[in-house]
Amino acid sequence: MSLITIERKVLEKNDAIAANIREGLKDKNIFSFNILSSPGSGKTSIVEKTIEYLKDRIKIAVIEGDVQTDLDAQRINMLEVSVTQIVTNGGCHLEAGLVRDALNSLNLNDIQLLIIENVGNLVCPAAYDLGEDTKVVVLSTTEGDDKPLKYPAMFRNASVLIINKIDLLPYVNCSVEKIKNNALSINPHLRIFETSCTTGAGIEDWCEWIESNIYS
Ligand SMILES: Nc1nc2c(ncn2[C@@H]2O[C@H](COP(=O)(O)OP(=O)(O)OP(=O)(O)O)[C@@H](O)[C@H]2O)c(=O)[nH]1
Ligand SMILES: [Mg+2]
Repeated sequence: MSLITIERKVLEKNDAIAANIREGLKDKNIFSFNILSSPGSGKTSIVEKTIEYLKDRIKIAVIEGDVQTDLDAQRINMLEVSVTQIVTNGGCHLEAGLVRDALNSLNLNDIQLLIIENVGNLVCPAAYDLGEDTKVVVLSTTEGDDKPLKYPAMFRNASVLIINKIDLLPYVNCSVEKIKNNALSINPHLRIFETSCTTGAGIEDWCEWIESNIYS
């Protein structure tokens, strides 16, 4: 059996589990997104800001994915929402089977929003459907405006792009216009937000978009 065939079988199995997860979340009226980026772009910081902004109005659960440690889950736990950590032990992406197991350890009753933070990696997680409604890719201004062209799959498969760390624009060689043009050349349907977790800029717009997607 060739490597390509094995990879296709792995993805087919993943997609079948993901379809099952999607159906289960839909039955419970839970809107979900999978947040992806390179290590350190600000995924957990955005999740923290999102929870702070929305948690009085919307009941939220979080699945954290990491290669090692439960540090991100500890951060989310401080905000008193339901959270579980998947440690992949070296694996560079989450798979639907891991998310299914994590969902079994969460109390999903009355939850309206499920956030899945993927392992920090701009390549591998793009290929894996986790049963989420939407993929949200984060690119921070310190990473360079060429990244959508160099890592197109992530931007092609996402429906939202968050350009984070805009507070650092005066100090870095990065053009937000170039990020947008490059990303839109890969995926013209991307909804784009500009945020800073340091100043709070853009968080309200992003959270209003989430609220507009919550199932009533
Ligand atoms: N200046 C600035 N720093 C930020 C911003 N957002 C996050 N950071 C910092 O960037 C670093 C990484 O943030 P995290 O939220 O841990 O990033 P992450 O994408 O979750 O990282 P991994 O889970 O390890 O992939 C931390 O030191 C944050 O305080 C921002 O908007 N502006
Ligand atoms: Mg994180």
